[in-house]
Amino acid sequence: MLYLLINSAEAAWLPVAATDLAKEVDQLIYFLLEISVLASILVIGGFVYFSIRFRRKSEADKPPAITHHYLLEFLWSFIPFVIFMFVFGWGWLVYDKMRDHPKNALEIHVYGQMWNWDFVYKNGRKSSRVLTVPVDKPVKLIMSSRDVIHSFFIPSFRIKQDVLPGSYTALSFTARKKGKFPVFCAEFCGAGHSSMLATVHVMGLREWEEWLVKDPYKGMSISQIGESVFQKSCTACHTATQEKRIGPGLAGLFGAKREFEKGGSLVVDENYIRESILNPSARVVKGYGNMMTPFAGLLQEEEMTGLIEYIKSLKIEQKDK
Ligand code: HEC
Ligand SMILES: [Cu+2]
Repeated sequence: MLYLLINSAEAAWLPVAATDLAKEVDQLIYFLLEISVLASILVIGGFVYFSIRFRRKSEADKPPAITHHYLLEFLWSFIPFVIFMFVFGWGWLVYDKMRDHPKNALEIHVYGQMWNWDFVYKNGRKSSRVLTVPVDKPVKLIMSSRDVIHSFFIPSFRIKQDVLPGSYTALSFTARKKGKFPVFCAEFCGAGHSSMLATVHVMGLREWEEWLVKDPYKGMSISQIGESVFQKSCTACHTATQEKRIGPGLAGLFGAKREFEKGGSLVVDENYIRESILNPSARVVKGYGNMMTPFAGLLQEEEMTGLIEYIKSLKIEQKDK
């Protein structure tokens, strides 16, 4: 009954269940909810009923001195015990399935870093912020972090796993619905934690295979390539205007004078931008912390060149002056 009631209000309730496992998790949650509601009704209802039924009616009203009742005491311990063990066993079975990594799974590497998710596929194809997978195929994510502890959480699949620096953790699923599902970082990892978002894009196998071999930058100018990398990897900390975030706004950077935390200054050229991206701690801009992720090894040459050209093209807008 309750299950039906809640299911009809699905939109305002749990996110869509896009895997078989998600449905099993939901059944367990609904069961827990049902017995909790039932228990609340029994306890509160009994409480109200007894306080009316056995209320003190006169001065002389005295309750009998009951010390114990073996059968009753046994039942109110044993019945909850059976229910709890049942839930424990059920939870165990679902959890065990959650931790199962099918042998024939398609493996995708996941890297978390402040505050972005990168994905690397077997053929070398990379993507940021969007994980594309084929529908109805077991997928295994092999995950690690480039800095602090993050947690990869796909609500619609009902699975979550911590992502650690210096070691690998894994997460497996078989998506049963095509579409786009949100991914959250579920471990507070600093100022940009709430913008550490991604999307799982589930598509047909054919479509996915085509996507896998597609050149993501086909037909783009070098500065458009830079802009697309910037949108995916840098906007958690930088804006394309002069507005500050964790790092300085990058408009008007090229040709401007920069002072550094350790002293010294220079006029910004291509070499400085390149160094700032690959090895940010070499020269930390005055007034900022050494908080930028080093991008050495993470960018292809065309992406690097693209970023430099894109940053050079960012002029100070009228309203920024
Ligand atoms: C985790 C936050 C973070 C991310 C992500 C990040 N940066 Fe930074 N960035 C900073 C901070 C903080 C500074 C200032 C301190 C320093 O110089 O290291 C900075 C400085 C810079 C500078 C020098 C700016 C100046 O005013 O001299 C450039 C250029 C830059 N970042 C480019 C990038 C690009 C391009 C990306 C994406 C590929 C990126 N950053 C990603 C935080 C970040
Ligand atoms: Cu995080």
